[in-house]
Amino acid sequence: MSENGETKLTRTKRKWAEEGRFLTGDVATGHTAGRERLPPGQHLVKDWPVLDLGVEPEVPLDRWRLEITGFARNRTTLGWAAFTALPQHDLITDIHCVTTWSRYDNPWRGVLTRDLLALAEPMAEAEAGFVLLESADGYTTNLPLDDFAAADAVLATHWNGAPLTREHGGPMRLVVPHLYFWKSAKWLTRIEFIGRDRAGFWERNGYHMRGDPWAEERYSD
Ligand SMILES: Nc1nc2c(c(=O)[nH]1)N[C@H]1C(S)=C(S)[C@@H](COP(=O)(O)O)O[C@H]1N2
Ligand SMILES: [Mo]
Repeated sequence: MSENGETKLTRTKRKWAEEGRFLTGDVATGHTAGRERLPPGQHLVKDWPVLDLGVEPEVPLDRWRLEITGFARNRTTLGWAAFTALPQHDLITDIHCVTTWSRYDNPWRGVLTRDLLALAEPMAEAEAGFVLLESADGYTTNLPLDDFAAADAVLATHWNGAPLTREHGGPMRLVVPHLYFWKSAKWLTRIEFIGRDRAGFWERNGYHMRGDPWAEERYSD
């Protein structure tokens, strides 16, 4: 790798560490001071709608696998025991779905994407600027590595103190609170580090490549 690449990686890691400053104790909330909590065009709901492509795969824990592949130094496949042996964190974050509902204060428990990234060691930004996620129902979605690495992004196994239900993506789903919820892959099975952004399912069907709710990045034109 070029020296420039190493420098970039170091800088990225430092930035991640700085963003993690609000990780006080074991609970993090993603509310950013000075920004409206409810993004434009959203309305609050109290229930938790279920949205997916209609197939809700049953994934028994003894057959559960998480594959880490692409531009990473440690490409590997984790089973449930190895995955849940990673540090566990509790976070309370908001959900913003592109179909205009938002739901506040969802209590998650799981593994921070930070901790998974420390294990995977993605290569410098030039090689691994993005991630492509794949799920057991065939769903895919893409996002920038920096967004995936957000301090409050979690590979969640629990919601409100109980194991995540199958309809909401159990045994494990991603939660990236600062992007629209379609980026939060349910039944996640594969994380691929990629160099050039590659559209996932909804992104191929007109949704935005990034999906920032505060910028209303709903659709690509
Ligand atoms: N594997 C998978 N993940 C998925 C989806 C899907 O169809 N399959 N739908 C996405 C969309 S569009 C939304 S809004 C949320 C819905 O999550 P929920 O059903 O827990 O509310 O999951 C996202 N993650
Ligand atoms: Mo969605």
